[in-house]
Amino acid sequence: MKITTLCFLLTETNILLAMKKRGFGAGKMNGFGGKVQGDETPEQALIREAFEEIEVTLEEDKLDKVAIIHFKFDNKPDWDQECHVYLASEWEGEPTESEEMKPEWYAKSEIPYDMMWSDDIHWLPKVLAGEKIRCHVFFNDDQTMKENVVIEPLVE
Ligand code: 6OG
Repeated sequence: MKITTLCFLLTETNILLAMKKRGFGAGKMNGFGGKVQGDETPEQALIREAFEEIEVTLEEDKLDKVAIIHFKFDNKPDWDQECHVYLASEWEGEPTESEEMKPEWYAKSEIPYDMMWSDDIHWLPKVLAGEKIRCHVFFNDDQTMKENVVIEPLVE
């Protein structure tokens, strides 16, 4: 099973999303992040991806881990993921477009869920409200979501 990371930068009023320009989820708005490689920890992978994708430098002790989302796809086991989700209110550098992502700030009150993966509306409001959760999301072959989302407290 693939381990992936996902991170949202936050200011008091805004959230940074980015349009994925290629690969899995292309065209959707999302946080930045990606696959954990080799013997990286999820935090090391996220710090690498943050710089590669939007030229932002993160520090491990300034990351707030808020969720683990388990994505499970019918008949596509290689798409299944355990996704570690973080919020960050401190970073260095200006979020900058790369070949992979085009970052954009949104008001936290106007998150464009219709442009995002359909699972996000089930868990992103909760983590933005301060909850720490583990979430299980199930998808059909065509990347549409099944109804039975399971959300429980995150205990690690
Ligand atoms: P790369 O393939 O770019 O890593 N990701 C998802 N995010 C949400 N919100 N919902 C999903 O539903 C997702 N599937 C993948 C995790 C993939 C990136 O895309 C995120 C990673 O940040 C299925 O290396």
